[in-house]
Amino acid sequence: MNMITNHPPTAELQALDAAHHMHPFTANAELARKGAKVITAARGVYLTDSDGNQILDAMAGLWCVNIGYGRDEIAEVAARQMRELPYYNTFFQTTHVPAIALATKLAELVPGDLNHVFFASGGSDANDTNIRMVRHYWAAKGKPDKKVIISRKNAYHGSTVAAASLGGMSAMHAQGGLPIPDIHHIDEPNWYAQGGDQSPEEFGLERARQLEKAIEQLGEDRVAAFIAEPVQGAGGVIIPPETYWPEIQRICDEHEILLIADEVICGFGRTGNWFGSDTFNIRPDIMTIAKGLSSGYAPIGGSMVSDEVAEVIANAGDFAHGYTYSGHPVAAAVALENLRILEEERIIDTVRDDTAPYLAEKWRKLENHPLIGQASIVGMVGSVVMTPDKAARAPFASPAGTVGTICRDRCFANNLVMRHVGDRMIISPPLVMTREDIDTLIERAWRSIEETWKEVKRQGLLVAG
Ligand code: PXG
Repeated sequence: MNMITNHPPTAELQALDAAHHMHPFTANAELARKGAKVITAARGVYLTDSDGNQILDAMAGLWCVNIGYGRDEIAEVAARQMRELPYYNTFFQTTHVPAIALATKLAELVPGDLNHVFFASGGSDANDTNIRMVRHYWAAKGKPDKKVIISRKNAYHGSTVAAASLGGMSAMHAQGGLPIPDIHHIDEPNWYAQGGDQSPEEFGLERARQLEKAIEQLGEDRVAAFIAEPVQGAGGVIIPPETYWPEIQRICDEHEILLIADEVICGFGRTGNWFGSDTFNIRPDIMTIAKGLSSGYAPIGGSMVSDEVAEVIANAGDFAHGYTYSGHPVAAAVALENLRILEEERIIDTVRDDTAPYLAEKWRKLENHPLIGQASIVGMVGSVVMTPDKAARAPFASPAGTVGTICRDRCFANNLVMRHVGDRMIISPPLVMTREDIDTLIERAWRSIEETWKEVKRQGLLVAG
């Protein structure tokens, strides 16, 4: 469908953007020279840019538009809620219907006894809540020294000072004096890049057991919690070996620490079940949610909290924490409508039983390309690793991301949004992709990889480092 929008010419928009808009995670001077791509509209799984191109969005925005773009029901619910009650807070002995209804629905959908929610506006601030909550929890139980949170290198938990400290991105830690104290990072379960001669199963166990070693080294009386994404998303879609999560769960069960599953990406159908915790059989005490909770139609996130943790917090007096927009009525109403659509249209069932297996079969065939060392996928989140030497699983000699950037640009040129993380290409498309959309995605991805391969050879970059 072609949409006609009234807007100034692309160059004019780009110039204004460059003059006044600071983009996240962007070298802004460089972008200003190039000009940002201006997205003007979207429907289903396609974006429209200011030049009228129709671009297949294999990233669902930023891993969030699970139900696809352009659902009028959501717009109507938001408009109705804005007319009825655009805002009220939940701080001082008040509540409102959208927050109550969403909290109740979430308690029903989330596995285990995570029956309580503390609302935030996104994933970063929800993880800030988690840090404060787990430390407050242990203090309330008479163990104020249990403060250390164990996380993983190359994890992404958000961009606030606390969430970026929890995360394990060295480039983020290098800016602004991070991490904050009492965060400890262990290695990630990235078999392809770091597994050496070990089998994925052996490697998964070894990486999980780093958690046990860290608890022993730091002292169990100092460790509050372990946090991890079921599948590392922004780190490059690292799907852990099968042995990893069962061993992590065993360690958390046997030690007195809380387990926080950061489901900001994995939640709400992404891995083919409602939550990554369902797919990987994880039993967290706290779960971070955002993104797919509203399919990105409104900013909302939160922390799902177990009965036991919530009870301790409830009985410990004031929890001196909260955001103006915690449980925002419009965002909550939008999230509820999104959950209704996901549920009533059986979108996650279709992913699990039909489209994800169909996509997986085609995605894995990308490994037939000489440039692709590994293609992995679970549900609707996957990655391919580009390599100059498949047998050795070798990285390129060029700085990480050189080849990834070439491929990302080829994808753009072929009207496909596929992200790169270093020299991995990743997808996280809307869950409503049809088989036909998947065929288009694979066809464009193959073409972009083929063009990348030619360009890499032309530039003499097909060299192992
Ligand atoms: N946890 C996880 C697992 C995430 O992926 C956050 C927390 C933070 O959520 P907010 O809503 O505060 O952004 C995220 C967000 C990328 C990219 O480049 C990924 C995210 C955000 C921005 C960029 O892949 N994930």
